[in-house]
Amino acid sequence: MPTVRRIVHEFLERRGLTTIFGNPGSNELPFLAELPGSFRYVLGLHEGVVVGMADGYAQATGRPVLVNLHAAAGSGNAMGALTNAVYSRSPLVLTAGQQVRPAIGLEAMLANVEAAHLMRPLVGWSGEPTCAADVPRSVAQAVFEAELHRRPTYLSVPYDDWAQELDANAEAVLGREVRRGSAPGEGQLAELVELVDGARNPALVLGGDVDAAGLFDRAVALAEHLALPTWVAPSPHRLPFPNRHRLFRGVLPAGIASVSTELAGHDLVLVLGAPVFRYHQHVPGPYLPEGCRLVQVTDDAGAATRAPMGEALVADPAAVIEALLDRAAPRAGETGFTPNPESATAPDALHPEQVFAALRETQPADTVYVVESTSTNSAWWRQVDLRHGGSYFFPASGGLGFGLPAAVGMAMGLAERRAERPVVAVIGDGSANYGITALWTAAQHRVPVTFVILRNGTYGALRWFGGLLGTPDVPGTEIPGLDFTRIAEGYGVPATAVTGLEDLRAQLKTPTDGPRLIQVDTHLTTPQ
Ligand code: TZD
Ligand code: CA
Repeated sequence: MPTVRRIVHEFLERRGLTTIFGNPGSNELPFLAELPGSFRYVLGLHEGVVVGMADGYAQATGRPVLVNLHAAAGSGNAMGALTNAVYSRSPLVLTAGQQVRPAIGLEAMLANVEAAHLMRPLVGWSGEPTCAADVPRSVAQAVFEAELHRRPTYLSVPYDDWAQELDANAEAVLGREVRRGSAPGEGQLAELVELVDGARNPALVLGGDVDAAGLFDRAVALAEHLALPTWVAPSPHRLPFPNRHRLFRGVLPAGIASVSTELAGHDLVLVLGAPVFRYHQHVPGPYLPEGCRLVQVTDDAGAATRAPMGEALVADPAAVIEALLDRAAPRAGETGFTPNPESATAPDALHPEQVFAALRETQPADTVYVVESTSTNSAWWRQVDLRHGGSYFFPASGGLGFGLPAAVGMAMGLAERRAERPVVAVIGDGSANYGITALWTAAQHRVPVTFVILRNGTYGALRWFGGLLGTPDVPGTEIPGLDFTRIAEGYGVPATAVTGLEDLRAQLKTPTDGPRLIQVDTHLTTPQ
């Protein structure tokens, strides 16, 4: 008779979930025992980092990824990082070991009491099988739920279940497939084409899902076909459109009134693959300019139902793009090209624009950037020139601790897909600390990532927010005295500190086949 463990290992193997990101404890050991040789366990030293790496890996591969957490304590540590995975729609399958069944109710050490509730409402589905025989089916459900809804799931498994023997019915799960068909209906497409054709001045707004679905180039084709001024939806976690394209108008600001001002003059706004909208700063005002109609196309039903205005079509944006390319009347386009601006300078240290211009000039055009630097946002978009899909990633919920680990997972995921591209992590000296232990995993696996740490000695964005909220001079925003070269070396990653531009450029031009860290002292700027 097969054991629960053998069937689950085989199920995971068949579905390609053989890279496990985790940090185990005693409750998880029975699951990890007898793991077939096809599996690889990527150890992270803190669960926030484990989830961050898995998130990067999932976004690079587009596939569900298994995460192994220790009971309630490990799950709790993972929760902050999980907020990013929820907003980026990363299909993470979180598993946590539970105490043996008889010890849960009496709250023995390591009992995860009401485990299925612990990670709600973050996860889309969570559970703890009611008996050992139900473990394989529950694992399958956790995987299919994550894949289908593109939302993390959570499964708690009592550790005495893994050695239980099952009857032949348990093997039925091995051959299961769950698929989704989400093409819009003929009538819905015809209506949309008519709306676009009839618009006087339509605009396009694209979200991270467009990039995640590999539609970067098709979105360009659509914008060009219809000569659509194109924005990226507010608070982007991926870049769905080349940021120096002649039709690119920038990232929409994340305030209600600010969006309205930016879209003034448009009578139709077509939003593809984004929530409407992921606001941040509270700037009250009208949702849309006078006389503007908004149509959102997304495969995320939740994003469609919770939008405060507009019409929504819950369907695959790819099918809608193709239909519009096929049937909507072409429009005359704008021409022209915006050259890269001169980079700003500063008297005290390198200006972030100089750092980003140096990256643009020294790194290959297909470089993947994972960015977690908050006060340098406008400097970033002024200087970079990103022309390929999958080039830009940012913590989707704004929870810090994503960037450094996600860059490691991203490089591993790209290697897995045999789609190697250079990976550069651009991380603030504040943000770096939340995910710093990922440096150890990068060193152990020799993951080729360049970590550029922008050191301005402060939580720069908080100072700016302080001004915005009328709360200047609050405590807890200065972070002097951090030396990332010594921290990195302690984790096994070679590191250098640079202060001048030539030095920086020379470092960036030096090839590397493993991880390396470059600490750059930078001038303080504001996000906008
Ligand atoms: N903790 C977590 C987990 N996420 C957060 N977003 C914050 C705290 C609050 N926070 C921000 O929203 S930005 C920021 C903090 C602390 C400063 C980040 O500092 P940095 O970047 O050095 O990385 P800048 O460029 O100096 O702002
Ligand atoms: Ca900083």
